[in-house]
Amino acid sequence: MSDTTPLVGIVMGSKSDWETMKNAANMLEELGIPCEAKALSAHRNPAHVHEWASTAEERGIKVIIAAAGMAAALPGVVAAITSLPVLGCPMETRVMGGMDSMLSMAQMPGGIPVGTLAVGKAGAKNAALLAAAILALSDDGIRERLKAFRKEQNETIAELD
Ligand code: RP5
Repeated sequence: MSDTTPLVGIVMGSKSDWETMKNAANMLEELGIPCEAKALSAHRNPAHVHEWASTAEERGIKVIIAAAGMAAALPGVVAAITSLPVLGCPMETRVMGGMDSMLSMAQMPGGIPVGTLAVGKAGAKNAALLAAAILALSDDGIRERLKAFRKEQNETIAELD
């Protein structure tokens, strides 16, 4: 596998989720972590979801970030297909504000976990940081870059005091 082989796979239920999920992709890019991003829907393209998730590990993906809104089945479906860690990003929704998306991921029945983040942009950014922390367990370069990011962030907050 080359240095540019994606380590994180971002999958989202719709192109309309990209506005939020680009925050995850940008954070990964800032940390020098190659990722791939796809819009695939559990209810519109279930066969494609199966193909993507079942081949993720052999393509070199180590962590999956799965985003969806409303009755957000996608992260749970992906987690059912692969044993890679799946981080769920609930999308903000018009009727229930994203509570619907969040509960669809967080309330997975025992046996198939989806590590669910906050609704919206904060969750997308944190999914990238959590993916980085998982990868950092076995990658010194990512560990150093993540630590540098955290240090700079801490110093920025200190300057406001
Ligand atoms: C979900 O339905 C998607 O993840 C998206 O958040 C929501 C709305 O999708 P679109 O109708 O905008 O394609 O499947």
